[in-house]
Order: sequence, then C-alpha cells, then structure tokens
Amino acid sequence: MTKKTHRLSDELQKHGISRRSFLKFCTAMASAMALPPMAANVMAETLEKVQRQSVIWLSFQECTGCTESLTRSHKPSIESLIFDFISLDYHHTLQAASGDAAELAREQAMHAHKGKYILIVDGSIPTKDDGVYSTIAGMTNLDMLKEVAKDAAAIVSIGTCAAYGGLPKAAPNPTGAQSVSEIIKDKPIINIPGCPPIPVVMTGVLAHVLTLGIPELDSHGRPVAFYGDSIHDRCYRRPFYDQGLFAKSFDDDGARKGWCLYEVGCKGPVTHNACATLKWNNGTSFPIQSGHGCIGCSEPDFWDAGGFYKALSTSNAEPGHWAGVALGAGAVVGAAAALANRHSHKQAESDKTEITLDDMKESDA
Ligand code: FSX
Repeated sequence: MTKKTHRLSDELQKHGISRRSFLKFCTAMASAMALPPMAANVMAETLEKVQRQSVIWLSFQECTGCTESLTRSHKPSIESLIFDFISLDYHHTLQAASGDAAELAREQAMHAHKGKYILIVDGSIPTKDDGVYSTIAGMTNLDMLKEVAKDAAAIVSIGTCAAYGGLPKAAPNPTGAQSVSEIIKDKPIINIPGCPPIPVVMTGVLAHVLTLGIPELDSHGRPVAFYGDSIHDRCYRRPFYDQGLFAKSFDDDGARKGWCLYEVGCKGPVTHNACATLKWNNGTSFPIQSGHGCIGCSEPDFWDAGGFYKALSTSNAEPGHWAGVALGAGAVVGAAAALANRHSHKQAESDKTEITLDDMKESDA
C-alpha cells in the first residue's frame, strides 16, 4: 500500500483543502452524527493532529459487498480521504501483498501496534467442525479472529455478516456461522450493519473513533447517531403513510404516485439505519426512492425473518423478529400534516451530507 504522510492536515493540504473547508466538513459530520456543536471543533483539532492509526481488516464469510461499498464512491470524498489516511496494514482485497508477505504484514502490524490497532472485520465466522469451512493461509477464520482480536484496542464489525451473522448464518446455517460478538467477549465492539453498510457511515464512525472515541451504541451495538432512527421515521414517503395512502402493488396507480410501500412489504418501520437521510451513491437515492421497499438488512436475522413482499401487519406468521413489532397500517392516519412538513424540511436539509473534495475546492474558490 502507498505510504501516506503522518498527519491528516498534511494530507488535506496536499489535496488543496483549506482549513475553512475542513471545518465545514467537521461541522457536517458532527451534525450527521447529532453531536453537540462544540464537537465539530474537537473533531477538527484532533483529526488534524491524529497520527496514522494502524488498522487490520479481516474478511471472512461474505460477498465483498462491504469493501465494494466503501471503494465505489463516484468522487473522492473527504471521508474517503480519512479512510485512505489510516494505515490499513492488512486487507485481503485491497492489499498488494499476497501469500507469506501478506501474513507477515499482519503479524508485523500486530506486533508493532500491540494493544493499539483497530481490528475491522467483515463477514461471519464459521464455527462448525472447528471452523474448517473457511481458512486463510491455512488458518481458520475462527483462529485468526481470536489471534488478532487478542491485542486489538477495539473491534469494528462491518456489515450485517460480521455484526449479526448475516446471510451465511441464515437457516440452515451449514457452517455454524456466528457474528464477531458471539465469539469475542472481552473487547469493545462497534457494529456497523447493512448488507452492505452506507460508505459514509463506515468512515463517519471511523472518524468518531479516531477523534472522540467509541460512539454511543444502541442495544444491538450500533452507533445511535446513524442507527437511532428507523427508516420509516425519516422516509420522504412517510406523509403518505400518515394519510393512509398505500401502493397495493408495484405497478398500480399508488406506486406511480409514490405512495407508501408498507403494504408491498417495506420493512422501514422496524429497520434502523440512515438510508433515508444519507442515501447512497453520493446522496443520489435509496431503495425506497427507487420504488422498492426496505428489506431490513441492518437488523439481526433479517434474512430468516423474510416476508420481503408481505406487509408487516400480515407477516406475523413469518419466522424471525418482524413478528410482534409490526405497526398497524394507517395507525397514525391523519396525524401528520405538521410532522410531514417538519420531516420534509429535515429531509431537504440532510439530502446532501457527503461533501466531496471537489465541493470543497469549489467552495474555496
Ligand atoms: Fe455480508 Fe459484507 Fe452483505 Fe456482502 O463484507 S453484509 S453479504 S454486502 O460483503 O459481509
């Protein structure tokens, strides 16, 4: 991997980013994470001084979607620059080294940064039959996770597979797949679920860890700043839900008018993530905006819960966690004119939260 400068401020200068623009970025990040105003200054000061953080990234049973999500930004963003700035000492997909040299890099990083490196994991861990179903360099994923976790300062589980087991853990779970937190019990673990997670959430959480430490987490180990609201809470189609206006099929008149997708199976009401505000592809869109209901991919066991095209109120027979948490369709019908207005306003404010390097250069001009 290319060697970077030792301070983020040098890296920013190299890319023509002024301090004023950098402060704007920190304010936007602090706001996206619902931090108090002073946090932006603390974040800026710490980020400017922060030394390169050693990160070891292990990929286990997964589809590489999480890494794809992170690396497929359309434009380089300041968030990606921060990600680029860390010392990614080991990453199966991104590293140039292979074979013995790759494993040596991992061992050297573990030794040189003992007790200080951050371990990022994507993918679940097969545990059945001593974990033989997935090995790297002759070592089972299970052994490698335990070995690297032992001297890590903290662990970040990226993607629903690492956070909760994800697709590999779906019934009948032939490999005995488990999440990181089912195996490692003595380290702080931050879960960043999503299949895959939103890129800016990954880099935002990393920026938080580098500057302010471990963020506040919910009962599923997710940062509250990004997973505190349900998709439904922030969905731009929410006013239609509140008025009882639902698409009954994907090609009916209601669907064409952009009505709520609850009755065609949207899991937004029981799914916690920031898709409705941060969106995807540099804030372009998200599944519900493209006409497909949320499938709940950032919730534990979402795959086994199934019922992707059944309304929550009628999917109680489905296995998994949707049962018992379904909202009655139209339960708050008529309640929402004021809420809708407030929501639209918030939506407009938050439509573009990812600031690109180009934007910053433009704003400097
Ligand atoms: Fe899982 Fe990620 Fe879904 Fe894929 O690494 S969360 S299957 S997007 O790739 O782990």
